[in-house]
Formats: sequence, C-alpha cells, structure tokens
Amino acid sequence: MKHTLKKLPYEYDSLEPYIDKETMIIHHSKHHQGYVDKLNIALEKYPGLQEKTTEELLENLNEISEKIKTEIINNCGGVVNHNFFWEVLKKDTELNGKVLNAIEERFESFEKFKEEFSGKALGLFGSGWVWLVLDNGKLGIITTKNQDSPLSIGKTPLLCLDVWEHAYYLKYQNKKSEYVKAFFNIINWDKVNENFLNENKK
Ligand code: MN3
Repeated sequence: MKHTLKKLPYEYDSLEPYIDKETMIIHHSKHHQGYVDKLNIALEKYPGLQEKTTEELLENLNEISEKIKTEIINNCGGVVNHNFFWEVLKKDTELNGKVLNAIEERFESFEKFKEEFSGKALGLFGSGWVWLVLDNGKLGIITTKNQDSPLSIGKTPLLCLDVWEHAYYLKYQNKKSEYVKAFFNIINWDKVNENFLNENKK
C-alpha cells in the first residue's frame, strides 16, 4: 500500500490573512508531499510495514528495524503531523463545549492556556511542534523536536502548531511571535473538541 498525500479540508487561501495562500501551497504540495514520497521510498523494502497505517507505525516504533527507524520517525511523523495540523485549522470557530471546561480546569483560564502554549512555541529552539495533548486523561502542553510525534510517546494530540520556519517564513520572516499570535485566529475548536470527546469515549 502506497501512502498518498491527503487533500486539504479547505482551499489554499481559506486561512488568509493569517496563513497566506502561497505558504499553504508550498507547505502542503511540496513539504507535506515530500514526507509522503520519502516514507514510501523508506518502506519499499519492508512489505510488512507497508500494510500498517501511519499511526500504527509511529505508535510501535519498537517493532521497526533500526535500519529505517529514523526515516520512519522523520517522514512518517511528517505525514501524520501535517495531516493532523491541517484538520485543526479553520477560521471563525468558537472555543466551546467540554474541551473549554477541561482547559479552564487545567490552566485556570483560556488566557493562561494561550500564554503557556505561545511561550512553549516561542521557546522551542530549532524545528518542531507544540501540542495540546491528553496524557493519561490529563491535558498538557508539550513540544516535540523535528517531526517527532506525540503518538510515539503514548500521548493523544488534541491541537498542534507547526513551528518549523517553512510554516511561516514567507509571510512572517523572523517574526515568529506574530505567526503564533495569528494562529489563535484559525484554531478549529470544533475539531479540537471532537478530538477531546473521541479520546474520552475510549
Ligand atoms: Mn510543516
């Protein structure tokens, strides 16, 4: 089974002006596609692994040969992280429902959550991601390096932000803080709430 690039759940210009069309085109059709292609190449000699879903691969890294483990972490991670990221972006949704209660309970207020999330994004040195995760039923904010996935350390992602330079440099250049600020206008809270409810059903 060859992995394919998942279509965006919206148009390339749907997140304007917060994330510009050109950045989205390059990010999805070049960077994300590149991870898909490299994952397929890495799996060519491993038919057993080709049958697994991308999530299964990341959740069971211990079952993967050391020879291709790094390539799986990087490229399969790149595929899954971006699939997840696109889904949690949308304009004009409202933070509501059970996840709002959980955020207020865990971080005291939405503002404090935002502060901690932004702080982690700005404090991350080099390339990586910031995540709101569920860890044993508890909300937490973590960062991962490069394309490392929270799935590989047993955590369930609810929301994430790509803080690789390729995610913002065309529009924001060195102004990473403006990109992080803009992100809060395009969080798909309906999807985040759905992710939260799905995990709690298990
Ligand atoms: Mn990216």
